[in-house]
Amino acid sequence: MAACILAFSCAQAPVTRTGITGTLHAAAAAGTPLYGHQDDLLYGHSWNATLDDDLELGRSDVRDVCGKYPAILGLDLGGIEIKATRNLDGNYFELMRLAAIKHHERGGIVTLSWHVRNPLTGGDAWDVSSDKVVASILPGGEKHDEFLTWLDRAADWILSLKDADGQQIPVLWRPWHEHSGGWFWWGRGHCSDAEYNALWRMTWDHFRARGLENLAWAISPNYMERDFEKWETRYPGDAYVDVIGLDCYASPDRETYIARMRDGLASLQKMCEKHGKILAVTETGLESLPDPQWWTGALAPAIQGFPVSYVLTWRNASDRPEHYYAPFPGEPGAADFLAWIEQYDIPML
Ligand code: BMA
Repeated sequence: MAACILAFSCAQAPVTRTGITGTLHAAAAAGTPLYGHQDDLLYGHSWNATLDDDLELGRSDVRDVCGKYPAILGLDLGGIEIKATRNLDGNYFELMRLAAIKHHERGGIVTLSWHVRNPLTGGDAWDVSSDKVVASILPGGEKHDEFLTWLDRAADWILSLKDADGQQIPVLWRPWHEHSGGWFWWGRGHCSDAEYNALWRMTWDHFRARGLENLAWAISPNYMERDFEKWETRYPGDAYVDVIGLDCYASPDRETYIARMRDGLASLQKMCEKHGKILAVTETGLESLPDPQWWTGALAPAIQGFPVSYVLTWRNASDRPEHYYAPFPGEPGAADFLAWIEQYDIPML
């Protein structure tokens, strides 16, 4: 832990735009990362919250296991751009809005990703059939004006997150993620580094112009085959970023996962120190948790010693029984999750 504190004291202080950065910085410095779970309040392995009777949003697979909510709630805006009523995973945007507010009231941090559809082809975020998409939405591009309306729809939704006093809720905004991979239309190979950086800055400028000033901005490259130098060029600049996180999923083979995560975090830690940013594991998990000691046996050694501010595992899909990353009652790894949060003092709500 001493090494973590030293690492931060040597680094330039992170930009503090919202209380979120202060909270994350403190968690990283203390060596007690926060835990996050995607869609935690909206559904779980075998249940769904509904707009009819679940407005309290009290249920959570994680809470059912350990009695507490994750400190971080991940939500995704995919679909807001086409004015859909539900996001790409079937969540009503209205219920997401209530969940975000409820989570904030409970003292948690809300983080938003955006699997935005392809504005040039009409396909989804994974449609990489054209390498001209980012160019088409930048200023001067044929889809620029239309794309600004997409940004407006995302901005409007975020602006609708207000507390009981009418104050804007701070959000950890994580757009254009996994840009070092090639599976999204904004990913490597489908736009140049300069175009990617311009897309990020355009998003920033537009959101600022819309009055979204209390966002912390997280950039999250995915693990790559040791080609870490490239993370520096696909990076919009220090004024536009608060958190640098790694998206790195696990395979059942612990050693491979631990080695990859440690490689990636070592590289991103250097980047955070150089740029004065906060380190995180913005997405991880082992689908179906076939390793019942994954939390203490794989995740803990993978992040041990790094100043990681939070770790977010992906969703427990209610409609795909094998697609889960967090524990739920009866899940064989639930006891190990409890052991992990107790052993490492993971702050929960
Ligand atoms: C993926 C899967 C998909 C989902 C997407 C966006 O990892 O969970 O089912 O649509 O994330 O949430």
